[in-house]
Amino acid sequence: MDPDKKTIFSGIQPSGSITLGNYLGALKNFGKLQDKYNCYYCVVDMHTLTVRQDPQALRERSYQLLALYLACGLDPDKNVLFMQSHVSGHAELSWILGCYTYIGELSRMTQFKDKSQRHADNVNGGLFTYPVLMAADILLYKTHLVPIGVDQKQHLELARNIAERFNNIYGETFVVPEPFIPQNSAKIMSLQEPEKKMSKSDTNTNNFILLTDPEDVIIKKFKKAVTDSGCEIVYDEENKPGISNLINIYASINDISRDDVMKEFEGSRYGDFKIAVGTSVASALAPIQKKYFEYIEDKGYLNSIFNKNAEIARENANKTLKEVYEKVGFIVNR
Ligand code: AQP
Repeated sequence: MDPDKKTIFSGIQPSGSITLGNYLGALKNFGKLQDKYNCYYCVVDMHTLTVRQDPQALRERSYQLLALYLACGLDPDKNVLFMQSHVSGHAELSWILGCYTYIGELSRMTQFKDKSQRHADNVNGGLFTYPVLMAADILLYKTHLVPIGVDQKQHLELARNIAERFNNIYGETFVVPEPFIPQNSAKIMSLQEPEKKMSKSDTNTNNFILLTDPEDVIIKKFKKAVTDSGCEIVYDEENKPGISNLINIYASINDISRDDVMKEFEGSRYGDFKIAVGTSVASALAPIQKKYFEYIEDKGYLNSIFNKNAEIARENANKTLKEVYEKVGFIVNR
């Protein structure tokens, strides 16, 4: 870790196969930051237990996520690519931070309200305290910047409040982290129901594009994407959520602005635009997929990355935990 560089932490849950929403909202930015910052990119497997998981599938998806991190260009020598459950400090700090978080704050979290409706038969304690574990993930590494999609902004604000509260009581301990949210892809919406977020745990597979979907499937899903009345390709989130979502996808996959997209497709028909979006996405994902299918075959290599990075993460996590334990009054024995 370079002491002159600021620190980045972000994570993705292996709760399903990774979608275009996860990629454009978070993962695509990860690689851009790896030279300028000390970066921790985590497979946040502990978070997934807030919803029932099949153990074997969870293990497999954790390897798949690491393979995708690598395929998306994250250099394992420049980034700490690791599994959350390999570093016990996440759970330990989470317990402490939970004692500095109010029930009222957690009750206001929209993701809790949303997921407890969707999983009404399993509204467990972990679902409620999820944002505390996320705060621990971030604060453990004295993180300055957190690349996330806008759906995680409320959780990050809570992490900031917890850090400030702890610092006010015990003196400067945690860095108060800032969000890093992309402009055009802060929230990629579902293709069939553009008023809701594209999510990997959605049961309708036409709602999302997976990073591993083959080209023909990608094009077919975009062709089927719901558009709006009218025929102009203009950005209007409120009245044209379907087309606006496609404009955001095309803009961010090509690193151009929404205005550039509207100029390029002025006078084009919805059908042609949908095919252009599908083709752009498929060609951006093709090289990632090629590398992904190579990495996923080599579990030995993936395990070696997990093992090496767990040690680095543990060492740095322990420094923070030791400081926290001392401040709260524990007799430190770490
Ligand atoms: N649709 C999205 N648009 C932009 N960013 C998104 N992210 C997720 N969906 C979108 C960002 O991806 C990162 C990893 O997310 P996560 O795996 O921690 O959990 P999530 O936000 O709950 O993502 P999903 O896909 O909706 O997972 P499930 O279905 O399991 O709940 C985060 O930075 C997130 O903002």
